[in-house]
Amino acid sequence: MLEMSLNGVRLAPLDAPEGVTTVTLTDPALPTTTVGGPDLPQERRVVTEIPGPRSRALHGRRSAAVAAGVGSLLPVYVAAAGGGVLVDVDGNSLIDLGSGIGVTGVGNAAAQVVSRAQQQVASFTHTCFMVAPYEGYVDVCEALARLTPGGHPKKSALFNSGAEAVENAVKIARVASGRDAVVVFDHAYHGRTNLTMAMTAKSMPYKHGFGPFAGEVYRAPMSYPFREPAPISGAEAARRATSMIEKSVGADQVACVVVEPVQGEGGFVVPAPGFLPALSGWCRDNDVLLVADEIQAGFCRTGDWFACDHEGVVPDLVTTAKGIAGGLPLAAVTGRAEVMDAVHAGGLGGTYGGNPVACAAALGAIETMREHDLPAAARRLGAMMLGRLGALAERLPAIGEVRGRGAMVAIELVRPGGTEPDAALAGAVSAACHAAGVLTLTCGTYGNVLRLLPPLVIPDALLSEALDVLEDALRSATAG
Ligand code: PLZ
Repeated sequence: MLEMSLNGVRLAPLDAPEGVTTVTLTDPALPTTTVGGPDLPQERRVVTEIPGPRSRALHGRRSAAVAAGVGSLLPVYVAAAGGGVLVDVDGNSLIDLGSGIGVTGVGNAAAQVVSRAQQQVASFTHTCFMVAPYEGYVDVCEALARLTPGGHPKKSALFNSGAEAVENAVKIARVASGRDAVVVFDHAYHGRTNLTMAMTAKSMPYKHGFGPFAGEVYRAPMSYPFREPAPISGAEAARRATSMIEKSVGADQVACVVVEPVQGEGGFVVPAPGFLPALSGWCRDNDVLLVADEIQAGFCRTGDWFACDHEGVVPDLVTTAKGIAGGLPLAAVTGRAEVMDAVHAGGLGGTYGGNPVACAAALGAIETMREHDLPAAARRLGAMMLGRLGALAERLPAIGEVRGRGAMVAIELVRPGGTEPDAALAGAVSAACHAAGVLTLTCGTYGNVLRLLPPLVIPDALLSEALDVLEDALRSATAG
């Protein structure tokens, strides 16, 4: 039992988890590190209970100042991060299997991101691209034209967040097509703004009480192999979706179909092979624009530069964010030049869209992805995770499915013998990992999916250690 106070704030006594060493606040062993980046020791080190006393004190201040609606999965307050670890204010070094929800694929505070952003921040921080432009914005759009699927002429517009990119993709598709309807899928996640809430499938916590929502958004059935009542091919699942669109919306009313090629928040749902190509074919035949939301799956995460590349699908528009800039806020819509150019002059923009520091960071991140061949790294890490967890699934009946592509891997937990979701188990396993110094995330419409999104630069040994911890947590949570 520990009793502590910090800056006069009395902290509730805590039981230290078994096997965890605890230290007092005056312990001279506490590191004072504030510099992150790849040189940070790549190790799991648990020196206090999680969260530790300093984090708990900060959490007290936060509760008084930060709106309760803004959550934090694991309230350890971060002092530095780099490679595959997060170091908290108590000196704990946690293995990061979340990458800030799939953002820091290049590693936190990656060297080229830091140096380019530092140079830029010292030159100028903002002019507003709509007022006085700068080269970095153009460089990022050129890179997007080269890297996104398809060899056709492309143009881009830059924004701040994923939701903003999705909203703008819809605006562009509506103007270019002269149609209103937007088709999205079951289990989809596209953001928290008004239009994107309508496009997101899950009510709690994203939509609950926040309506009324934007109109002309229609939801089609997704290909979710694990949850199909009977096996159905990707092409059949696409036909099921497109026949629903034809019957209840009308193909000639549809501006765009927006799809995550591998779904993120909805549960890392990988559609059956052939689903995306068939959907893409239907869109082409009906003059409907296909928008790939690559915000979570894009930029090397799935083992290709973009998840659409896996089946050679070439969308008309692609939304990107998250991984694009190594942690700085940047998002983009990239698409067929003639579609992008359908919008009247001045119709797209925003004060901060394509901020120069974020653009510099993106160029550093893209350079890192290319130089370190991060698509190959994602494939290697993915094979490690799928191999280990697949073997475990054969022994633990609570693991309904292990799936994923590249370094975007999920464990769907169920009541043994069926497919009934077990969200409580996912929460318990995640909490046990956190206590042992491994940051894991959950997701899924039913909250029963553990998802692994390590930085793509995580050392193999560290990932392997994190998998040991996860395996122990899964075994003990399902024992007896
Ligand atoms: N599209 C596919 O994954 C963001 C959301 C976290 P923003 N996913 C993380 C949360 O609880 O808010 C996401 C995504 C896909 C769009 C978005 C939205 O991106 O940058 O969060 O707006």
